[in-house]
Amino acid sequence: MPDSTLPPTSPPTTAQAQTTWHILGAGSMGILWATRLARAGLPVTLIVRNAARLRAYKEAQGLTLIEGGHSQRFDIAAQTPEMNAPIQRLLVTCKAYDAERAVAQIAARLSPGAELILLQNGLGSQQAVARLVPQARCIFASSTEGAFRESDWRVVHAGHGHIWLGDSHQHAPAPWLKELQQSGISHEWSTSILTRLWRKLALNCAINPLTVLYNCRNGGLQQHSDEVNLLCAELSNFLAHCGHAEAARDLIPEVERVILATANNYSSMHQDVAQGRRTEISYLLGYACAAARDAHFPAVHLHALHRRLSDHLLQRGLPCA
Ligand code: NAD
Ligand code: KPL
Repeated sequence: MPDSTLPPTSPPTTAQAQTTWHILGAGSMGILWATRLARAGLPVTLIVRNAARLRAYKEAQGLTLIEGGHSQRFDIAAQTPEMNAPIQRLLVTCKAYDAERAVAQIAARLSPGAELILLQNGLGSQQAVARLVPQARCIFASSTEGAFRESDWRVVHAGHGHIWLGDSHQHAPAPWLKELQQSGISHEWSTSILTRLWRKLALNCAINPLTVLYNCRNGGLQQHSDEVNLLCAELSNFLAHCGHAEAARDLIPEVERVILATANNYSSMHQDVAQGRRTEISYLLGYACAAARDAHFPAVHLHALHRRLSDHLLQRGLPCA
């Protein structure tokens, strides 16, 4: 597959410099975002884990995005967390279990009024980051995009999707949405982002753990519809109990629809387990169970599923938190 290489993105020549998109976490989502923003001519800087990763990145001579069988390489600036240049806008694309620690490493670099965009799945990590940097505006995101790493620094854009962004405190849309438009990133500002995140969490709780336990594709859950329906009913009652009734609306038909629409796919949690990678269980099922306990809601099916999944992960030497 031929690689076409773009020159390094140069700073704008207009009087008012554009804000740099700092991207923390150069994995699938981080590379997907960095390359699309850079392709639109926007200033982007990657923050990689450490000096060894920075050397490896420099040897690879940039990031590669593979879309529709065409690959394009981008020479994007990169640095380690220890650099002391200020950060005004930070996109956090680490896994949920790494986000808080990663942000702690650069917290001192955040400018007054900095904005963080948190792209983690599930719930819990976003609130932990927001507590860590109370001076910053934290924008939560829920994405249906699909991307995977073909190898280090090379990402395949596997599924075009949409991203909802929102802020649980201020409702004014972020001023940089036009830059997403310019970059071809399909997006929408949501004034109820927590509802969206709870809805996605409920879908993930009803589908992902069972695909791991039954070692099946999403479509395989059609053989276990009674179990799926019991979980959906409990999730709906629990969400209504905690004031998130909207997130639970028509959950059963929606879960059935997703199972059919993605019947041939393995869920993200199944893929993680199959590849011996840590899962985001604590931010999905674990978060739902903890929230049910806090609300004194007797979520017997969710707790039982959490125990079964935790045992399954431990037997495979994977963390259950
Ligand atoms: P990933 O594992 O591919 O990338 C995470 C990156 O963060 C890795 O490169 C890791 O080295 C880096 N990282 C971790 N700690 C760091 C630190 N302290 N400093 C610098 N870098 C650090 O993960 P991903 O698939 O891109 O997923 C990121 C988040 O997006 C997850 O919460 C995931 O559920 C969500 N998500 C992913 C997809 C997808 O298709 N990949 C789709 C929707 C949502
Ligand atoms: O988001 C998903 C995942 O695999 O993580 C779906 C397809 C909705 C299954 O829960």
